[in-house]
Amino acid sequence: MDPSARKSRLYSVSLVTTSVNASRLHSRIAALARFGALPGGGVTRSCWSPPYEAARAWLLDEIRSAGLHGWVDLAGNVFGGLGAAAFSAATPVVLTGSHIDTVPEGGILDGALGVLAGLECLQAIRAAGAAPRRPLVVSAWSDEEGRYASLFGSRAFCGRLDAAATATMTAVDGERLVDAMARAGFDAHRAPEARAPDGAVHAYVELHIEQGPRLDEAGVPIAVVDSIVGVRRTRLIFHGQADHAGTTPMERRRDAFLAAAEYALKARELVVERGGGGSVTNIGVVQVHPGASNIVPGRAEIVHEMRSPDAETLERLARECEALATDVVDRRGIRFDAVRMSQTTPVACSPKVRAAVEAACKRLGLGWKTLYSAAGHDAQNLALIADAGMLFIPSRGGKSHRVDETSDAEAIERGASVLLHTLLTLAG
Ligand code: HGY
Ligand code: MN
Ligand code: MN
Repeated sequence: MDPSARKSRLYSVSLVTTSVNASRLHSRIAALARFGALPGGGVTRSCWSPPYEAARAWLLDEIRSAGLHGWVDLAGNVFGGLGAAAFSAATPVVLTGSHIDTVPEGGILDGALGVLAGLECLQAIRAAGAAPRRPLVVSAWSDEEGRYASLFGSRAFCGRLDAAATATMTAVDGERLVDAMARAGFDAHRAPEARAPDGAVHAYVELHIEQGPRLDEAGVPIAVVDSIVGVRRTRLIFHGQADHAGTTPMERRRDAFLAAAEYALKARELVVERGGGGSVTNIGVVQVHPGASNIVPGRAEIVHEMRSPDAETLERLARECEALATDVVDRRGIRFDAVRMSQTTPVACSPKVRAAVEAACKRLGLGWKTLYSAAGHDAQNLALIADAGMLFIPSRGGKSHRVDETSDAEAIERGASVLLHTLLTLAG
């Protein structure tokens, strides 16, 4: 038999015999959920925090005891390699992964699913003795949720992080990234050195919960993601005048909070009316200074987030919101500053990765639906350097970024199986 025929026979045998170990995957999801667990369910595990660092150490142990090569880069990204111990252009890898940080009071699957399912797939491939042509690597990207900077680890890996920016990155409570990383034993200034060599990634695929209601309501097990929204976060600081809250006549007050509140309501109307249907907006951070009930607020800070699947729409909405803020402060005799915190542009997923996910669904007899991702993901950075794509499983009730986020056990197993077959196809 010629060697290529033998290879293809081995490959088809491995496809039939390789399968994920669902109970091992569920136990790992439960084990990771203990780091930063909250008494009423859910988890708070922000990147570089003590529970996060404990989770990172646990993950590295799991990677190594699964027989993979484990390592951590200068941006804190964790990797587990099957046939790879580093990234190089000479041996491009097939990469899968997600993140193990969470939002405050988040769920146990957002991010964790993609990392642990990826680990399970690599362990299963290793155990089956399947020998894919390309090395495989599972990743856990740092600070996906953006406590300091959104999609931080994948941004560094994809060469989109500059050293000057890391010096100024700060969480909404004022904690500096450099301090948080130093506490965890990392030097923030060196994070850009985590950039992977050009050509080191052949393809990237990320499994995630949908985080919204579309799949669950459609009763379809898998979504093949065709594009990922762009997200803009801007800090708006309204500067009014602090005054005595009892003695200052109402018509003389220059209340910074009321300006922020008026802006918040009008920005929502603007995005709903002019966002073309797919655009959304949120103000999830509000701080009022000096913050006493008997002082008219002299300063109000909000973080305004906007998302759209369409780059031009997002750009236009940002300009219109800025004009809106100018109008609000002019009428109220105050002023504002706008500081851009982060900005991602919508990206399309690779046809090659989409086709591999669809082929895996077909092979497993599972139906799928094509969806755009209304959440941001590390895959959008990877899409800038390689063929990248995603698949979703349903989130029960569409709940996410809340402690009761959940997906059915069978949905998790189906997602991991589709990921496994996708990886085998991409790794050749
Ligand atoms: O905010 C988001 O879209 C996220 O879940 N990373
Ligand atoms: Mn999230
Ligand atoms: Mn996520």
